[in-house]
Amino acid sequence: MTIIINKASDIKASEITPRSVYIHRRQFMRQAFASSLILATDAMLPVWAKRWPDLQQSTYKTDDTITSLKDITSYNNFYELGTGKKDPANNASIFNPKPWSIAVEGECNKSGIFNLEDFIKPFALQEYIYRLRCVEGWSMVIPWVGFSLANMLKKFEPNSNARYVEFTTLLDKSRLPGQARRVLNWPYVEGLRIDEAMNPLPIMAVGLYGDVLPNQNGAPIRLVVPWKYGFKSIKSIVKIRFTETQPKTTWNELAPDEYGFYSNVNPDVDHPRWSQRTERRIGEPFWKPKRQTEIFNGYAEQVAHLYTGMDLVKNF
Ligand SMILES: Nc1nc2c(c(=O)[nH]1)N[C@H]1C(S)=C(S)[C@@H](COP(=O)(O)O)O[C@H]1N2
Ligand SMILES: [Mo]
Repeated sequence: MTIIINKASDIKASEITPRSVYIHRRQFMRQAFASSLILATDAMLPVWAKRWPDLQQSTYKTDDTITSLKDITSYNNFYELGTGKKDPANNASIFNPKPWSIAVEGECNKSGIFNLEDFIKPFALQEYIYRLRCVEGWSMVIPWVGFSLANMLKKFEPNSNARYVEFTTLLDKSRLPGQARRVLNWPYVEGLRIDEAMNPLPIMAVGLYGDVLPNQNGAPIRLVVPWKYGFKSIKSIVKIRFTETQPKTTWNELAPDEYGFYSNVNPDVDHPRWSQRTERRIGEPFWKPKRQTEIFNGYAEQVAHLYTGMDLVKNF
């Protein structure tokens, strides 16, 4: 018997299968194995039935229709794999997200370098269905697999100087060939204020649609901050650093008038070159009217209090 060790790019059956059907099929397969005389081992299950079949739903979900796996994995921004929307999918196989380690540094008691498996192990994975609103004016609804960023950060015991958290993407142009071109100042860096990071909404995502993260979506581990424009949700993270001062983030450094440090989704604050009032939901037919963008991407109840007293036009 061959044991298949699947790669992050190996998403198969679910690509063409509606979500409820594939979840059912996974359950059916597992039951079928369990009730047969064959002793089912994980390695015997087909690739698509292996990963996280019993995921708990987090309390954070939306009733919006989930975007198709095809759209989520073929319409991407991941400049390290090319600047066109289809480039990351086309170049995904060039990027090998194994082996992977994550360094935790800065203002905390428990810094260190961890391999991905050890890093993830303490946390219970759940499914979080979140809207993602790109600053460019489109949105998707993505069923992430991940765990609470806040719970993760607490493990490293940030000290009282830790006022921000900085995240950094892998820098390696042999694995991320887009870094050979100086379209951005590599490596990609993002950051959050510590109270934003400790809010229960942000997650570290390691999968989507019940399976491991496809390379083009930021394998093997990325951030998801649902009330901020998509560029804050940094992909393929290798470093997490607690800092006293505000991190220098990639898009903010490149064009500070266009991309603020906060970058909360806000229909009342236009981008200098376009309105942010509406958005196009990827996958919806072209004749459907655009959607009204909601303040904090619809998550105001959970996050508006983080910004009381702040001028959101100045602090965009
Ligand atoms: N390292 C890195 N992270 C990144 C980007 C990028 O180019 N490089 N693009 C960002 C932008 S603009 C968006 S909208 C989201 C897109 O995530 P998705 O392709 O998984 O939908 O990733 C964000 N994270
Ligand atoms: Mo974006």
